[in-house]
Amino acid sequence: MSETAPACRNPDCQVATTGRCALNHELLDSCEEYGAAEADLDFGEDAERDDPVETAALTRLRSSNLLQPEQIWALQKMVPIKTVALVGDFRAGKTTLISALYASLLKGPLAGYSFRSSRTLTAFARRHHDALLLSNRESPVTLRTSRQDGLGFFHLCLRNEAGSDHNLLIADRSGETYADARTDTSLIGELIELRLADRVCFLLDSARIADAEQRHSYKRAFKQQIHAFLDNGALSPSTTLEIVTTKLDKLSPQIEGRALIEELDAFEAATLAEFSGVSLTARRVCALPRANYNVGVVGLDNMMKSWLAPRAREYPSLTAARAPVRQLDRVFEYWSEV
Ligand SMILES: Nc1nc2c(ncn2[C@@H]2O[C@H](COP(=O)(O)OP(=O)(O)O)[C@@H](O)[C@H]2O)c(=O)[nH]1
Ligand SMILES: [Mg+2]
Repeated sequence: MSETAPACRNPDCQVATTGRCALNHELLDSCEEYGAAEADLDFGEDAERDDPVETAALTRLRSSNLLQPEQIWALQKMVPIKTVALVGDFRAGKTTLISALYASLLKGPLAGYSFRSSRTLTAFARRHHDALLLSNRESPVTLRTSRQDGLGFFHLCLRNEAGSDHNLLIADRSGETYADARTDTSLIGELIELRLADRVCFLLDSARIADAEQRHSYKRAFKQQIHAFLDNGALSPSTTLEIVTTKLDKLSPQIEGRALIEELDAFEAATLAEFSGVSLTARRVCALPRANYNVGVVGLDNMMKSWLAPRAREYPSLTAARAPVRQLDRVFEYWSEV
């Protein structure tokens, strides 16, 4: 880059000196003005560019940022892929859960699956960095997924012990959009990850279950979210639904002489009963036990196992037409005789 190239195209923005974006973007990359204008960039002399042999030997590097919905189709055509959508309010723990899966795979296999590759390594590394203790913050945090960041998919290719590869996409989107879609159902059509997903996980935030002031309204809003999606046809009948309770460490203290975990037991049971007509299950995880390190990281291995488990094949049951007039409608009868 030339020495005079500004850090931002907005002449009023002082990001180069203060580090603060004039449009208040926490993630500078998501600011459209950030980065010098292309004309100001000096790419240097590229003498080999015209040499076809040299060019062929060059390796193309991907940006490895989050995948956008339009990039998903191409990937789905190439390899079988499981898609999981994480649905939850802002700060429910979606991004931290994704970072924790990545962090665990950095250390070794998770539930018998080893890391093989990822199309979104940079995106993982950024989230992971922000969750690390050493990121110059007093405690680990993950960057807020803002509404402008919209929807993005993380990709993992994992190899099981038998040596076969499994591809996984995890959708992460700003929590505000899900909260807004509860009251304005016209927004539900925009949530295309719900249609793409084999599994939709509704994240239940233990921190809000533990908070006596918010508990009741939160529990009502949580169930309302599932109702809103089901009643508006946002979920296909073949989609697996799951309640994933996050931040289990927040439920370890006793409050009013009663274990908070009992509050969760009762709410989970009531919700499963209320949605008994659909296939809905519940699991509990702790991705970053900062409220009580004794709890440790919980449930990631079982969650990964069930996310990647092969789906039981469903065969449609054929019923013969009664006293059919057309020969064509008797085909099933003939087949059963063979
Ligand atoms: N105590 C505790 N805090 C957590 C846990 N998971 C996430 N958090 C915190 O909850 C906040 C919101 O998490 P984040 O993943 O950004 O939520 P998102 O908005 O749903 O993506 C952050 O400050 C996290 O550090 C957990 O397992 N335990
Ligand atoms: Mg987030």
